[in-house]
Amino acid sequence: MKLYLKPGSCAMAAHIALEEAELTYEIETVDLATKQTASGEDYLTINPNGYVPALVLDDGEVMTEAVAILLYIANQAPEAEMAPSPGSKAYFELLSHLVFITTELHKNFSPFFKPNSGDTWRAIAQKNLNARLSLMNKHLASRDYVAGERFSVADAYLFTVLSWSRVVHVSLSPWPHLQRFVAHIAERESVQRAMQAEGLK
Ligand SMILES: N[C@@H](CCC(=O)N[C@@H](CS)C(=O)NCC(=O)O)C(=O)O
Repeated sequence: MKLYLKPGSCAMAAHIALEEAELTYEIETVDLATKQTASGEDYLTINPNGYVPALVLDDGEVMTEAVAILLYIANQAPEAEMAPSPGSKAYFELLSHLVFITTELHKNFSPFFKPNSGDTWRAIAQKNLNARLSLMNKHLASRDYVAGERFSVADAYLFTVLSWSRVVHVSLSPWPHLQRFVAHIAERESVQRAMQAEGLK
């Protein structure tokens, strides 16, 4: 498998999951401004949407969208137990958290990365983030992981999204349980390896 990524982006969640899964894979970085991969390919021929992540499977098929890629990786490595059995109630609970992270958290960080997003969009996104992060903080008050009793792909995704707070100066200080979560997940070897490989350490 080959994961196309930009260091520190949402694709890092898939990178962490691949490390947890101990699957054989390679990575290639994408310049999102020029849509060129590090080896000079036109990234739009791989993902016509032009965004990361994209995962090229061993049969050559290309999978896109972070949530699908995360669940695919979890499914490829059942022994890593990064997702409950597909079809179980716990599986849909995990899916609910993944959709929340991608639509309510990830997408509300987006305007802070776009220089031309404007004050209005940023103010709406900040208000949304405050409300959603407060709820996630409450959710994590009595637990170490987003879903269930062990590390799942939702933790890889939430960790990645929360790590942007430092980059875009959205302070996590009002939410101590989110801060504890980030510090806890950052200790995992998979996270350390992925961040090292992406040049973030
Ligand atoms: N719906 C996509 C969104 C992915 C996304 O937002 N990727 C960002 C990085 S975190 C990106 O590549 N942005 C560059 C662009 O949209 O051109 C998914 O969930 O995978």
